Amino acid sequence: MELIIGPRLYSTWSLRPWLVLKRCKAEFTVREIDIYSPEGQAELERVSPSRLVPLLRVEGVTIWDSMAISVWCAERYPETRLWPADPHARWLARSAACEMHGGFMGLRTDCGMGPDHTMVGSDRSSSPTGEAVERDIRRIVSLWREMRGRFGAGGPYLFGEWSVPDAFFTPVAARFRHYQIDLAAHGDDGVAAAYRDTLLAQPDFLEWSEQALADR
Ligand SMILES: N[C@@H](CCC(=O)N[C@@H](CS)C(=O)NCC(=O)O)C(=O)O
Repeated sequence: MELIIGPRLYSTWSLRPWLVLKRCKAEFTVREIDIYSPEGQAELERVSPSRLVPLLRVEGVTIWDSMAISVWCAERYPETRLWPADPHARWLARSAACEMHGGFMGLRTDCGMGPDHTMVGSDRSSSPTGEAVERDIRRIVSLWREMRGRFGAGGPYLFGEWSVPDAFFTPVAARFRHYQIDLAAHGDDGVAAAYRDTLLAQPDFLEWSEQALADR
């Protein structure tokens, strides 16, 4: 099984299924494509039906899209319990992961990741401002506070124990750190900042970060 990813330093989409596969203790190899080089673009054209990463190659099939790979993992590794056991928590965990997967364009645009803005190893000195990004940050803080308050009693993650939304929000935590976003100025009472720090301290994310810095 092979996971095809973009550069570890800034491919936020690639980090998500990698974290999910690690949680499942899946055996897989990783191929990193430098999507910013002409050779990488040519390789992307050859291997990716959507011309995007991440991709999971398994049993001769190429699964594209980070959410599709996460759903496949939940099917293949049911013992890992990638979604919360409580039905209400599970419905909202899917809502939260899907909201991240399909939204927050203001944050993605104004707090972009790329060669100059990496998930680890660099910090910008000032935070971006603008209506769309401000709204997204407020929404994320509110979502994190609500889910932690309602479902977080069993552990430090969004729904207590680790689940797929934690993988989807880890790159958000890295953006918040890189762009030095003051969560208290966006409605946080400390709960969202503590959750951000939990995501950034996950052993699997630290492993990803170490590899990203070593590749640099
Ligand atoms: N919805 C897709 C989005 C994937 C995506 O946008 N990938 C970006 C990189 S992180 C990409 O492959 N870009 C190719 C390029 O910029 O040429 C997913 O969740 O996997």
